[in-house]
Amino acid sequence: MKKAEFDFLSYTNFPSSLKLDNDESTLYWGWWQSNIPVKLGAVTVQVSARKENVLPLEGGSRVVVEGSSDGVTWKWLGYVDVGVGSFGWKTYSGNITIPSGIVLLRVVLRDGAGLMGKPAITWFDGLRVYQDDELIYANDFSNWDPMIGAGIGAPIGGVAGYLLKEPLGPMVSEAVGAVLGGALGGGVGLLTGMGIIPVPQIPGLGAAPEGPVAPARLGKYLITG
Ligand SMILES: [Ca+2]
Repeated sequence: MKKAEFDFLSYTNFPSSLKLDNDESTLYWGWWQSNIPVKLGAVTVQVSARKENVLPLEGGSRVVVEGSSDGVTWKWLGYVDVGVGSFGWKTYSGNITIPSGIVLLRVVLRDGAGLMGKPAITWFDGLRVYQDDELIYANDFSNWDPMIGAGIGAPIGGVAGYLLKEPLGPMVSEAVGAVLGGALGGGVGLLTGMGIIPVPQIPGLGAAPEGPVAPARLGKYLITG
C-alpha cells in the first residue's frame, strides 16, 4: 500500500512533515506541485528528508523536477537524490538547469520501493526552490488544523476552568489558567496570521500523472518562509 500523510511526530519545521509510505516494489510519486513559474537559467531545490528501508531500486527516494512550456506536457529536467536505505533528518540540495522555453516547474516528492511488512518510508519537510537567490516556492507541509483546534480550545478551556474553579481554588490559579489559555490561542492566531498561503492537498494513491494535470488541489494553512 502507498500512502501520504502529515506526521506530527517527526519534522524539521513545526508542526508536521510529509510522510510517504510504500510497501510495494514500485516507486511512489507521493506528492507533487505543478505550475511553479520559472525563468530561463537554473534553480536550486532544497529539502529536508529522513528515510527508512528504502530499497536500492531506480535511485530510491528523490525530488524529481520537471518543466513545461504550457502546463500540459511535462519533461524531465533532473532530480535531487535523497537516496536509499535508512538515514535520519538531513538537508539535500541540488541545482537544476531550466532550458529555453520552460516557464513552469513541477516538483515531485518520490518515495522509493519497499517490501511488504517493511515499508520504505520517506519524510520530507522544508521544501524550498530558489532562482537567482530568490525564493520562488516553499512548503513546510504544515497541517495547522489540529493546532487551530487547540488554539480555539485553549481559551475556551481557560474560561471554563476559571468559571468552574471560581468557587473552589485560590484566585491566582484561575488567573494563570486564563493567561495560559489566552497565550496559546493568541500564539496560534498570530502564527496563522503571519502569511498563510494555501498548501496543496496530498494527492491520493496513483502513478505519475500523465497529460494535463491540474495544479494540486488547494487546501488550507501553510506558513511560508
Ligand atoms: Ca513541516
